[in-house]
Amino acid sequence: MMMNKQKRTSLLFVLLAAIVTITGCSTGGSDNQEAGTAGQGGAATYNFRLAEAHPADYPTTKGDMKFAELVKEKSGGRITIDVFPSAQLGEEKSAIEQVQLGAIEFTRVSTGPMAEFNKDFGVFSLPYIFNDDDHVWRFLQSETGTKLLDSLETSGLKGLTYYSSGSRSFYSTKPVAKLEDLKGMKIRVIENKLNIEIMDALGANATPMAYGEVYSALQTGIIDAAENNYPSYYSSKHFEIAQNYILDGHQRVPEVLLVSKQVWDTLSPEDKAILKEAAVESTEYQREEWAKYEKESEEKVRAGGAVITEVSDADAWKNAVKPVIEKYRTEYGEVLNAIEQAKTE
Ligand code: GTR
Repeated sequence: MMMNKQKRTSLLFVLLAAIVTITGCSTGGSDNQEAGTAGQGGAATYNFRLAEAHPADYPTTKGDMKFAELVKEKSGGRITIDVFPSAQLGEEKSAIEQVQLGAIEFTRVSTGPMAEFNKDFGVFSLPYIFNDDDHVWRFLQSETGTKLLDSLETSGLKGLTYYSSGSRSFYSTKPVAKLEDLKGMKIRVIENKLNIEIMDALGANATPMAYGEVYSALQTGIIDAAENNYPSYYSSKHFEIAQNYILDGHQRVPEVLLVSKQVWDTLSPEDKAILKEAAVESTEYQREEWAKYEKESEEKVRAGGAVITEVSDADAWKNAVKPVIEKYRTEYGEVLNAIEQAKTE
């Protein structure tokens, strides 16, 4: 079909706009990044950005801040990182995409959404595979846990360290006491396909959506329930609307601190070492802050009227999701074995 002149001109505009957008992103797009500006003595100076979904007083944000502080200290002030809390730079999925493109240099996210960016990370979303927090950390610090973090490089990301995130349980606007109560409930989940399969297996309707939308979705009845750990249940104020928290502890999806692979590849070996060291050192601090805040948020939600229930039919929940684990056993075999091993070490 022949195109008239007007159509050709507008097509040209669209193409030009697309090229400008793409180049804009791939060159960093961040006005804050004085990439590689030579400082005194020839070493480069940088001002990076870190995207964080949680508010400033949340333990992951405190971990990010500690990381930034240590990087500044170790680089003699050459590398500064500004932490942007409360999803100011976008919701998690978008933050990961921007980090992949190099438009934002760092982000701290849950390993939950990472499953859509790196298949191997889906393993963390499998239900009831960890006994407790010690079990999680024994695995994360094992050779396989480290290998998993390093495998992110194939997805345009570099994993610097894991952070704590406790365990996730369901909370709903209606009382939930046993597995059957989940039947037909619309439950918000982190956007990944495994979560949809898990909710199906439990008899519920998964509603994937960004974290920042959950409060109003609960309020307006778009969803009946969501699931998270105590700190998020508290700090998001979801407990004010969905007051029934049932402690099934179905997932332990650790947090992860990421840097853009594009940015990482431009750094000197010394600067890479500074970032890695600072990330690892910030982990201990984040874990301490986590433990404190987890207790505090449990107290706060109880005081705020949340009804906390233990699961009475835990085996029924575990049995219901077994087919999902079996479906992925071959794919995650090696990692699942390492997780199994970390149980008793
Ligand atoms: C929290 C996690 C966030 C986000 C959120 C969610 O536990 O720290 O990064 O993933 O859950 O449910 O979206």
